[in-house]
Amino acid sequence: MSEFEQKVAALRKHHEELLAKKNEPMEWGNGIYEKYKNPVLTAEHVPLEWKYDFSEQDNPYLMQRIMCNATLNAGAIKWQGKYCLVARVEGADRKSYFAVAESPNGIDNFRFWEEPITMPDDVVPATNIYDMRLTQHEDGWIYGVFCAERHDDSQPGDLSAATATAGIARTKDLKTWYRLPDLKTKSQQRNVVLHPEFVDGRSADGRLQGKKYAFYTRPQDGFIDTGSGGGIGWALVDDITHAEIKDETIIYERKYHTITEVKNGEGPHPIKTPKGWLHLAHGVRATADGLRYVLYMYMTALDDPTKVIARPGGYFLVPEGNEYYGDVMNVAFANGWIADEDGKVFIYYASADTRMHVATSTIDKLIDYCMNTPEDGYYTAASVETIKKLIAKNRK
Ligand code: M1P
Repeated sequence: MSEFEQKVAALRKHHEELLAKKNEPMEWGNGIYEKYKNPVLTAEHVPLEWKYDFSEQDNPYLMQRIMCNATLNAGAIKWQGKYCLVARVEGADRKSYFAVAESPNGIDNFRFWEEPITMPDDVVPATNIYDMRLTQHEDGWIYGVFCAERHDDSQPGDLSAATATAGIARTKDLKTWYRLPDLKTKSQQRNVVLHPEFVDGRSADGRLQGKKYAFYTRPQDGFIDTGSGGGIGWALVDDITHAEIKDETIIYERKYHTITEVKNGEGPHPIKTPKGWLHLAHGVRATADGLRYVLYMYMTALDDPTKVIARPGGYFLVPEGNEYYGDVMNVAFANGWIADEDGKVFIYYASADTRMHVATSTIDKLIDYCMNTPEDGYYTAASVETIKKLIAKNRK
């Protein structure tokens, strides 16, 4: 074996060890979910063929020719018995693309498919695409709704001026994707999510107007600032192939001195349970050290996904330990989860915009969490009263 061949063999062995590494739950949790010791996807999980030129003649030093920066913000779906993540893979050139990684058990052994997804471009090509929410819709298609970012040409002097729009694509096999026109809305949008079921449309006087597609939205004034955008919105659309939102209602508002003060956004599409729709979202607050992104949950009524029926106060999941560190510190972000037939739920979250993790729970536990966690009372005095009530109950 030549020296070059030995180096390749060692590299492949090292990579295989990483992919095959068993994951184990952390010892102490909060009773709501279990976090795991290892991330499920990192930049090192990307296939070596995406990084290296394995020709000794062309790459005698065995250098990475295309470096990978991060794997984050993955959509998730159970597909043909496998736990599949459609990850946002970010290259060293700052461009993100989508790629499918599958695992037999949802907690380790995630392996990328051979090639990243070729996403057809829109009429107006996007500079960057990221954060796909996957929805297996009752119309028979699997939809991917994601952020499409373009330079804001109305501000030619500002290199950082950008626009965020919801890109829409659909597939039957996660391999071949058909792009539909971007969602048309009055404002910029990120964190847009397609609800999995058709919803009855109604006129202002309550008359039925037929089945509509429904979107969770996140209206925002600028690329970063949500400004007057009040929170997570809800909007109906007649035709998914020319999706246009005319009216939007805010269903989960931002609020002063809470975890959603600066921004919030729907995570993956909600899970349907006998007690209502279970939602996972992110909330953003400002700190002296920049923004802090945390995950929170809420529930809406089965017969009316816009009606919030459970609003547990505070956060559900935050970055801990090594999860704080990475490209964007103090960020937990989730846009994918999978609910198994037996009630087990796999929550996929990214830390610090750098790598993907899993936390597991069950539908029953998540409902219990949503229904029995006290709401935010919005004042210190209310928080203290809530704690004292619990102490008094425990004394009995
Ligand atoms: O850097 C944290 C997150 O910031 C954005 O989320 P939001 O639109 O709610 O501010 C997104 O760019 C997301 O990808 C990123 O993880």
